Amino acid sequence: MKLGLGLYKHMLTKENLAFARQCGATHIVVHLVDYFNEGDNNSKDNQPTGGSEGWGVAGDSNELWSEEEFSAIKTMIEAAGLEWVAIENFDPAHWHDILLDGPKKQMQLENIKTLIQRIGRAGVPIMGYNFSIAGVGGRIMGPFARGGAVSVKVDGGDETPISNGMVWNMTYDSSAPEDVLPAISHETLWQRVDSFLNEILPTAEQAGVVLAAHPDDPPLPVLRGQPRLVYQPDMYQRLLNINPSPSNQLEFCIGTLAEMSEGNIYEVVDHYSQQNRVAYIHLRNVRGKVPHYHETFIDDGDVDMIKIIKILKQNHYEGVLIPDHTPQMSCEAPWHSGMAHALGYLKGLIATT
Ligand SMILES: [Mn+2]
Repeated sequence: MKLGLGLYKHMLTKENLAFARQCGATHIVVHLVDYFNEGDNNSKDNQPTGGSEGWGVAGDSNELWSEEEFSAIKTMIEAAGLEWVAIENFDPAHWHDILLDGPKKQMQLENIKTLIQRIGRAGVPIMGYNFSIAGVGGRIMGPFARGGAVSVKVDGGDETPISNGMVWNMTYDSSAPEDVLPAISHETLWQRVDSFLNEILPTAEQAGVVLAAHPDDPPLPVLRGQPRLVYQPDMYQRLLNINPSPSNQLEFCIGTLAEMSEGNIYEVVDHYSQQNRVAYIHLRNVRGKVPHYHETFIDDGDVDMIKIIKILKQNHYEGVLIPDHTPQMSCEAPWHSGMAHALGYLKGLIATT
């Protein structure tokens, strides 16, 4: 098992890569979507919480991530003595009509294939994605974790409809006619992910890239009037069963799985890690389940992390695990200290279980 750190686009700096290495990480997951899109202003403290106003503006729909961009990032990561294991999340600008079944769907499917080929040529083995219309919602921030550390809480759902021109918490078309997204059924959403995977997986396989699906966070059946895809543990199996391709895998978020109202988290981790289709793992701890839970320090929630690491070892999981979000610690560097705490704890667990 390998330890990694996820970095947001604006955090891709020499200093943060050195920080990851210093914490004992060997691998980096990169979020290329600029969720914050605020330049140097990081007023959200690297915590995309998801109010109805969204996170920010999506990228340029006509400009795909380039090979030059990939190779510059790779060089930077490797210069710090680390490996680039995954990209996390497509930009809504590049696939909104795949999610929404809109008029640009065919063109965007071709664009995604081009992107995957570029990712393969850059030598990045995993592309994480979240097939979700609403994305994150209903989260509030407050002193909910141990010692009053600021963390994420969900207390009920969020019924605010999504404005036209927005998907997955980001605005992709600010001139869209004023209206809200129509409600669709769960089955319609499954048809959309079916057609997406069946269309893209042959290209991904050829490119040597694994597609890794994140479950819906928070895992409610419906959020902001939109159905959720994977909001119970067995829905992950339905996703895997769509296509047996070795490129059809999971971005296995243990925190989100623990928030789900059904299932036993240890059995769930055992079931999926046996199948060799976990591309990489997000690890964090929580107390409670939807619709009422909050995120905790890694050693302080409902989930016994010692048990989780034992199960992963028994099933010979050899991939990367990264801390997901962590509570922010009371000091000059709230995000960094939270991550350093989680990485140190996990490093100790991996070495001793
Ligand atoms: Mn996650």
